[in-house]
Amino acid sequence: MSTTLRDLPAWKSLESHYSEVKDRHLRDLFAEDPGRGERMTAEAAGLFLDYSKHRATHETLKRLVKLAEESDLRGRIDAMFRGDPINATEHRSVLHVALRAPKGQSIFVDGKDVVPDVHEVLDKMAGFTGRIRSGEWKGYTGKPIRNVVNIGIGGSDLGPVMAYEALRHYSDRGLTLRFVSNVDGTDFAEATRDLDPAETLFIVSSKTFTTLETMTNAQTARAWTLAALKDDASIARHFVAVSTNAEEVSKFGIDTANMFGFWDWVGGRYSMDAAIGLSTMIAVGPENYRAMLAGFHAMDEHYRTAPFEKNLPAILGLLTVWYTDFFGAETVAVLPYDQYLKRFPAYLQQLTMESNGKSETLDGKRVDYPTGPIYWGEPGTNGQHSFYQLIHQGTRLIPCDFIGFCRSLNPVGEHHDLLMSNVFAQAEALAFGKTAEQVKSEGTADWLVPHRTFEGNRPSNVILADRLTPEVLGALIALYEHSVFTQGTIWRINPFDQWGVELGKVLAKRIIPELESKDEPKLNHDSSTNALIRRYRQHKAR
Ligand code: G6Q
Repeated sequence: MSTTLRDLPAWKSLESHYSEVKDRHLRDLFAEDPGRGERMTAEAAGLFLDYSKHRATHETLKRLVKLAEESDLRGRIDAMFRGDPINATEHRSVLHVALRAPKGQSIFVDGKDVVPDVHEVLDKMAGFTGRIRSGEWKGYTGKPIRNVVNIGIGGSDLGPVMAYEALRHYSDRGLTLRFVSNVDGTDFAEATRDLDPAETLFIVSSKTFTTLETMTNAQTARAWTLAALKDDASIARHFVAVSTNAEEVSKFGIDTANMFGFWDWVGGRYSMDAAIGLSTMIAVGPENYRAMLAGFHAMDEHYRTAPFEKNLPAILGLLTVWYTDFFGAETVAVLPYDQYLKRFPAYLQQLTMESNGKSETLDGKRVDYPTGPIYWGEPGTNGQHSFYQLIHQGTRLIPCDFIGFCRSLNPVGEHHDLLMSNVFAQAEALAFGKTAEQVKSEGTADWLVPHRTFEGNRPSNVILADRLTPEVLGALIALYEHSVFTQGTIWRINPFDQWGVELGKVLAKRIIPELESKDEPKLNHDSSTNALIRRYRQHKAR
C-alpha cells in the first residue's frame, strides 16, 4: 500500500469525528439513545459482548468499520485462513486456525493439506493422554505417573498454565500438574520439591528445542530424575517432548516416538492448542480438550464470516484502535471476574504485546501513530481493592474488559451474585460516575465533594458467557487472538514476528562467560554494564 494509514479517508473521517465525540459524556449518549444498551451488543460462539459503554456512537462504529474495509481487513483474514505467508518477515504462514479445524476441512500450506496432520497429532496426544490417565503408562520403577511437569517458557508455558488454571474444574484431581518456566533455579526447585521422581513425567515443550531457559531446566530435570532412578534408561519413561525439532529432541535422549510435533506455521504465542497443549489435555482429558478446540473454531468461523459490525473480534480490535490512536489511551485492563481465569491477563500480555508491540510497518517504515497498548489486569473482585482507584479517579483513560459468567462452577451460597453484582456495578460506575451535585445532595461537606466525585465517562466492554466451559475458554482466547490481528492489520504491522526479543538474548549469551570465568574477564560494555558485572562477580565470590 503506498498510502499511509493517516492518508486513508476513513482515518481522516475518524479524526474529525473524534473531535465531535471526545467531549461527549456517556451519560448523555445513554440519555439520548435509551436503546443503546441493548443495541450495541453482539453475540457469537457462546460469548455476549456489550460494547455500549464506549465513547463511541453508531457513527463511530460505522467509520471504524470503514477503516477496517479500507485497510483490507477482509482480504487479510482470508489470506490468513488460506495459509498465505502473511508473517512476511519470517516468510511463514500463520495458521493457528488450522489447529482447530475439524476433520474434513482442508487448509493448504505449499500445496499440502495440513488438517490431516493436525488430527494425526491430536490423536497421538489423545492416545498418550489415555495411557497416562489410566495408569497404563508406567514410570521406570513400575509406578503410574501422578505428576506432570511442563517445562517451557513464553508461548510454550503461558498458554498451558493459563488453560490448566482455567479448566481446573474439569481436571483429573488425582494428577498434580506443575509448570516450570523461569531459568531461576527456584522455579524448578519449588515445582519439584514434593514430587517423587518415580511418579513424575516431564513434558519438555519447546518449538525450537534450543531455548536457553527450557533446555537448562530440562537438563536439571534430567539430573533430578537420574539422581533418584539411577539409570539412563529411565529418561524414556519420564520425559516426552513437544517440539518441531526432532533432531534436538533425540539428542536430549527422548525417544522421538514420544515426541508430539507441530509446525513452523504455528507461532509460539498461538500454540497453546497445538501439541503445546499436551499438559492441558492430560489434565482435562481429550474430550474436554476437543471441546475447547470446538470453541476456538466457532469463534474462528465467526471472525471469518460475520460482517464487521457484528463481528466480536473486529469490534474489540477496532475499539482498541479508537482509544489507542485517537484518545491516546496507553493501556487496556482485562478484568476477569472468575478465579479460574487468574492467569488469563498474564497470558494475554504475551499474546497482545509480543504481537503488536511494533513500530515498523510491514513495508519497513516507522509508524507515525501509536500501536499495541499495554494489557494488564487481575481477577475481580481482588483488583477492586487494589488498582481500581486509579481507573475510577486517576488522570488516565483506561478502557476495561470485564469478563463474567452467569453461572458459577462452584455455586456457594450467594457468592456468585455478589461477584457478578460487582461486574455490573464497576462498569456502571466507570461509565456514569457520580456528579458533584449528587455527592452534595448526600450531605457531603463542600471541601470533600471533589474527592468523592466520579467524573465517569470511562469506557468498558462487558463480556458475558453462561459458564466457564472448555468451549467458552476456546472462544474467549480466539476472540483476543483475532482482536490482535484486527489491530495489527489496521496498524499495518506484522503481529506474528518478535524480533524485539532477540537483542537481549544475544547480549546475555555474551555476558554468561563473563560471569562464569574464574579469571577476571576483560569487559567491553558501557561503563554501567561493566560496573554491574564487576559488582556481581565480587559479591558472588564472597
Ligand atoms: C512466542 C515467542 C516465544 C516462544 C518462547 C519459547 O510467540 O516465540 O515466547 O514461545 O521463546 O520458544 P520455544 O518454544 O522454541 O522454546
